[in-house]
Amino acid sequence: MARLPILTAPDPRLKMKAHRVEKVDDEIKRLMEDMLETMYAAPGIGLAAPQVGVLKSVITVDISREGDPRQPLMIANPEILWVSDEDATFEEGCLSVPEHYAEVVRPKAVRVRYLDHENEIREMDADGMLATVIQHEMDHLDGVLFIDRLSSLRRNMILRKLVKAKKVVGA
Ligand code: GNR
Ligand code: NI
Repeated sequence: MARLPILTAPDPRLKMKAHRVEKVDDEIKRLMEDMLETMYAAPGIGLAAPQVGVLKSVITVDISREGDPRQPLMIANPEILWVSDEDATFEEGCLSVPEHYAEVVRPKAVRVRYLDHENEIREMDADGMLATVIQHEMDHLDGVLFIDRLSSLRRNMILRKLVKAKKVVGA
């Protein structure tokens, strides 16, 4: 496995749409494993392929607590089948928007169809934090960051700070 560099905003690649994979073959499985390693090292609880510069519809998620057994999810071509009427608000962060956090409102629960790491079609019901992270990762596949769901005032303030931080460290 390999750790991959994570892109940070404002990077034009984070605004692009990912393409569906034809199947989860050895190459996609290797990408999933590299993304998991990258996510755990960051550390993060989710990662989408566009964050590592790969415009493919692949995400990894693990919301298990530190010290508990890992519960890695490796997902390709996720599709939302159903969302709850009820919404939930979570404080979100993003590895591509380092050091900024904000409350985001999303459907509280979702049902998702996807291909797993063995190329099997699966469906999953998620709610709470898991539902939030899956929706956050699926946004990345559409070129959407959590700051795009904030007011433009808030978003632009964060983006200005990220641009300044990049100039300082030359990232
Ligand atoms: O590590 C992460 N934490 C997080 C917290 C609240 C809502 C979403 C997330 S996902 C984020 C990692 C990331 O940037 N995934 O794209
Ligand atoms: Ni993110």
